[in-house]
Amino acid sequence: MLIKSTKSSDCHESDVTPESLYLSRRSLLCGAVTGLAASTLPSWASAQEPSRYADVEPGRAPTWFAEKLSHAQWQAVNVKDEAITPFKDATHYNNFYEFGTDKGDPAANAGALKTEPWSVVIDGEVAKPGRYALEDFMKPYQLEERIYRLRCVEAWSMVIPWLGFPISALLKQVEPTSKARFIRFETLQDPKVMPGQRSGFALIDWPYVEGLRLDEAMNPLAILAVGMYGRELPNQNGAPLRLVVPWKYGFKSIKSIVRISLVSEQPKTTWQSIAADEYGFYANVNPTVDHPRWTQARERRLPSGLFSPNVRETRMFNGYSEEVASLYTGLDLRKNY
Ligand SMILES: Nc1nc2c(c(=O)[nH]1)N[C@H]1C(S)=C(S)[C@@H](COP(=O)(O)O)O[C@H]1N2
Ligand SMILES: [Mo]
Repeated sequence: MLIKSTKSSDCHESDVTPESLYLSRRSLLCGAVTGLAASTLPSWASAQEPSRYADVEPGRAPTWFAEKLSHAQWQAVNVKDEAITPFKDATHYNNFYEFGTDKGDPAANAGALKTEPWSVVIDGEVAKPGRYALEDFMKPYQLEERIYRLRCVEAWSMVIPWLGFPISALLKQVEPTSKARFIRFETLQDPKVMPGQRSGFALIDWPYVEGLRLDEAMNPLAILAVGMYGRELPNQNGAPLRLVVPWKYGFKSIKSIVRISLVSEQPKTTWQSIAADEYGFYANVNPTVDHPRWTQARERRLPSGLFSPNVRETRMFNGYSEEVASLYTGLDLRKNY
């Protein structure tokens, strides 16, 4: 029945499990879960996948997602000794300006976003451009759970268990040409369902755009996510497809992606266009380079309140130096913030 089993020493669930975190019977099997073939799953683990995390609002996942979830590689990347942020906080304290600028606006307004059907365009400097239904776009990839720190440029942070796949796998599929040096991502533009795109005072020139250097996108930590907390992405977190780049400030992790382009020039990104002196293209988490209006040396780890602010030191590259520092050798990180 077990096709593949990981060593029990690879089992670090308890290291990251807060008191409140409920582990289902499946996840208690830990490494063994990874090796279960879908067909051998007992009935209690079928169709309606029980959540691995406490207090997770069940979603209504499309069939393709439920199918992929049964083959997911759990905890492919993990953080140690840091509690996962409660689902409630991760889904009710958001930045998604298309749905409003208050932290509660995305949860209140993003329900109107229709994520099925959804299509993704791949274009630019690639041998295999195209427009795909999300379900087809996802076909080649196995879901991996990546438990990452998320550090917003506003100096708060969370720990979120994402479900996604490395961008490097996508690049292998679409075959960038020799001219491709950057990857550019674009969010849906639909003022009918996105009130932030209608309001006249908005500073943003929609759609929201982000980008990475091609070698950054190839780093194994950079993923495209379709789920979190063992379920599909809630709309306010960027359903049905978003970027997650854990060593960079949160604004790089663009939500609700409809277009991915391989380009030869560095793309003009949204926050750079609004305030280039405050938000750079690189946006690597860096406690030694302050934002012009506040320090980046520390962060509030959510949940954070008046009486327990839960402040911690911010780490270089958000704690992922070992994996990513070599991408920036020779680059002046003070200039290239
Ligand atoms: N399209 C779009 N993507 C976006 C944003 C946005 O306003 N619009 N906000 C960014 C910012 S500033 C952060 S911190 C993260 C927040 O992700 P979360 O709400 O899932 O925690 O999303 C990023 N992606
Ligand atoms: Mo952010």
